[in-house]
Amino acid sequence: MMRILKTWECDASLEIEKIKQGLDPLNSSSDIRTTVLKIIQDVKKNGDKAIAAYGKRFDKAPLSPEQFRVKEEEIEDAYKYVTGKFIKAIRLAIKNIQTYQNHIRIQNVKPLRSKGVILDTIYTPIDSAGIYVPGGAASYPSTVLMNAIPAQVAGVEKIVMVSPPKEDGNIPPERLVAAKEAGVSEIYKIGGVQAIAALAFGTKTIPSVDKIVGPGNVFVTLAKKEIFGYAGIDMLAGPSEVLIIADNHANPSYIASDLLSQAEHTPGISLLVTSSKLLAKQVLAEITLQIKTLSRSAGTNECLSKYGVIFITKNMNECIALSNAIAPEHLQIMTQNPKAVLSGIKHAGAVFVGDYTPVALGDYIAGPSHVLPTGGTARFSSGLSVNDFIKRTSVITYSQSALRSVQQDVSEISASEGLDAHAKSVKIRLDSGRKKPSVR
Ligand code: HSO
Ligand code: ZN
Repeated sequence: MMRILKTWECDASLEIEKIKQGLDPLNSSSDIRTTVLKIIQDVKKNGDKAIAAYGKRFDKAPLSPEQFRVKEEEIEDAYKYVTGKFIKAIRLAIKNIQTYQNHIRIQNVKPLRSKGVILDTIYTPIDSAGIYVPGGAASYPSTVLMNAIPAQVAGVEKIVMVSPPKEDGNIPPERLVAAKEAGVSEIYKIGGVQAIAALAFGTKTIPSVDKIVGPGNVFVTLAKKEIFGYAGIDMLAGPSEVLIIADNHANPSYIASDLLSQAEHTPGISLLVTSSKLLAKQVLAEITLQIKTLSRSAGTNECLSKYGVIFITKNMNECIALSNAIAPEHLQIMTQNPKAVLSGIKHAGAVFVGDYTPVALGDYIAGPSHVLPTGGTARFSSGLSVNDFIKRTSVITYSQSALRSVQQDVSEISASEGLDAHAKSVKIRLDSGRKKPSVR
């Protein structure tokens, strides 16, 4: 069960650090790092052969390279195994994600003009994106949508999905249907470090991509960090987390259900921050009642006792300060005046306001991507969006007189750097009497 800690009796940031320690992918042992590097080098050198060998070893799925790519028939077949209601829900989610991502898509700006100078900006999508979708217990169709749709809205032409198969060599039908509906162009049944390396360097059967996105286990996350530079990456995602700020106004059963839904990710970090001791007690009682009804109750319970804490603070300001210090992936505000609390919030991946906005809405249907910064990285980064698949190119045009007006300044700076060819490239354009040589 969750611990209750009073902030005046403990060091809250130390407690949070202790919780995060074991879950931080960047804190992994050097053994794990060595293994990751070894697999990447092997795939870089031996391509498909290495991938097939690791697939057999780790996924227990003995696929030959010709079997990596999912065939059209397999996707068509997958539709027979999912319900109409599932497809309807997926389509609603897709529509909402598209609408939101279109809404926040970066807009072209007018060129900035001054005398003889035009500074223009063009925004273009990347050509190809790779999406990693984990297998096993964390195999979520929603993750396919939350990664693929932002890329699709950006205008990425080639969206390649990789995902580890089950032992029978197949990817679950829900994952395939979600990928098809989300406009994924190619799907490969490969996973782990070897899949990340394949997307970064390409092999005979698997294309390399410009950017790799999507969550994974510690191995996958470290592999992404390692190949960064050969391809772009979205972020280094850790386990899911929620922090709830609540006061006496809040309904303890709602709070309990949200803490449980995060812990259900096993691992997931569930934190409640409140100045009400009464609320804390009521929430614990509710958790005890609700946890019995969950299918993953044992794991969820273990997760709550390891990574769940209720912090009792002196007042609401302290709740806000603690939340900002933690910079949680998900922040829920269930107070009498949530807008007042929100105005003090500086760092969070996504904020869920009021009694009727559980995190599950953001996980599945609301529209913003559920791929969000974890582990305090919301201090300096944002959730995945359409704009992560778009890059900016600056376009600069000067007239001769505009060039003349800055000649002296360019020369000063280039002289200070000892780079006289730089200054001369300006001068040669301004010297009178210099004619273009005629073609001989
Ligand atoms: N809460 C997870 C996303 C997820 N939840 C997927 C359910 N399925 C990380 O934001
Ligand atoms: Zn979730």
